[in-house]
Amino acid sequence: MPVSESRVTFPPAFLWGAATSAYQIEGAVREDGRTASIWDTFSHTPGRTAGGDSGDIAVDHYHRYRDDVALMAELGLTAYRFSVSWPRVQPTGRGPAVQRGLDFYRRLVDDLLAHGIRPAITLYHWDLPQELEDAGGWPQRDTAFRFAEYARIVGEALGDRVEQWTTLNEPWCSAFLGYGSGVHAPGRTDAAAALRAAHHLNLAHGLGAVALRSAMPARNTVAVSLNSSVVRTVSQDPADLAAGRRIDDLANGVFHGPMLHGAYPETLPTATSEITDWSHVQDGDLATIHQPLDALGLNYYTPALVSAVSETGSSGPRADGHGASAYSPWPGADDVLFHQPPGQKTEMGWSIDPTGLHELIMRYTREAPGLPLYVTENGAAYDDKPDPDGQVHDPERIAYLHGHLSAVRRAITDGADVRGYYLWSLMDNFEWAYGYEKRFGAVYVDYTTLARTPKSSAHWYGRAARTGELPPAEG
Ligand code: PNW
Repeated sequence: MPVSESRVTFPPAFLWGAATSAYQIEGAVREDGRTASIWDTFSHTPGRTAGGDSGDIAVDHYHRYRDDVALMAELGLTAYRFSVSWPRVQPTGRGPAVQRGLDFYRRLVDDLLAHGIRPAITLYHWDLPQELEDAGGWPQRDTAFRFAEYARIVGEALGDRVEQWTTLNEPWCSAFLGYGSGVHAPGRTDAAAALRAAHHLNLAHGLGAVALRSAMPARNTVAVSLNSSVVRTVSQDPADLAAGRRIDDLANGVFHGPMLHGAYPETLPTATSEITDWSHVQDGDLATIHQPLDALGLNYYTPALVSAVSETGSSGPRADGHGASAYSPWPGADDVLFHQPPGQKTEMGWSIDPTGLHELIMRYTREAPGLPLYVTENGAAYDDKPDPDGQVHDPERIAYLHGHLSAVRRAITDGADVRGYYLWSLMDNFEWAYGYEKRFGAVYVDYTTLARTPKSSAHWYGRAARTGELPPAEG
């Protein structure tokens, strides 16, 4: 029976959310004591972002948050995931907090609560204070301790009103796109530094979780959001399977190993072949990283398809969808080939495959038995344009959301404990190295007037949120 003919209903307590991050939406980069983060520096470096775009204004959420919250409430969303800008709260990454920075988030949270929307805070969505990068950034061990201090400050300030907390968003991107391929801030291309960054992000997560727990009421929950990859291989050939396992270690195990199991994958040193120096992993670190968690956030967009380099084949162009760079975000795995999976693609060139989300959720149901899961990001970029009457129709995005939410529902039927879904993104915003070219929003933003217009997908999703059942994909 085609999916559109069967009813897809969700448990009553299921959270219907949308997600954003501070640098992508706030703007107001020099207001109320905020200083530069690595993304301010990076986006103002010629050649780093499409069109030289930056988050200087972004969608001006810092000044328009009341309207944005009212819009979410009007649509019927029940949860909102956002991130706190570290340099707004602690401009140099050290020392006392800036009260005006914290006040912005307190006003935002109070407004959400007044509208019956559950706030979920992410502490780190990639905007490291530039001063900490100047002191060495994530490859430097001290950065993890600075993060714990920042986590304590925000936990103390907002722990009385926000229950859902996430330490890091997608540490893979911070480590391997930021320090490996260099397509994200700070734009460094040093494989060994990327692996050190990964470890110190893990350590930051563990120290941050401890700091949050000591600063907040015990009822609050602490989680992490991983962009865990679904890694597929072109064949069942042992060489291809081995290539797939290496990428799985570098994409997933390098983070969930320490965080969920207290150990790096035994095969990781093989995955990273020429990188042999692990002296940055100190005694006791793995126990620190291995903190009890209350939930796990999974961000999913598209699966990866890999093979071993065949003895005859040449490597050809990279097709791993991580942006153009001569440097790999997979340290030590240059002999693994990435292929473009078949089928339809979004505007990012990412193939559309809802079965990957089901697979991912089932994998973490096995990897972390009993741990509640949230899909903390899922969505698609399309080339949306308003019709002459000003309406924005995005049937492809509705189809994408229908497919992926149906996959979540199947996973729940198969025994997974998925408590909620956060659509990426609430509204069009600064898509990192792609600037404003890629629109992920359910709400359209006119970048001249900054006016917000809900796309048809926003109305579709709002209906799902209000009824607990997916409307047909046809809208
Ligand atoms: C995530 N990759 O970024 C982020 O959490 C969001 O801020 C972002 O806007 C969204 O997904 C869409 O890109 C990613 O190369 C960036 O694999 C790059 C990759 C994955 C996620």
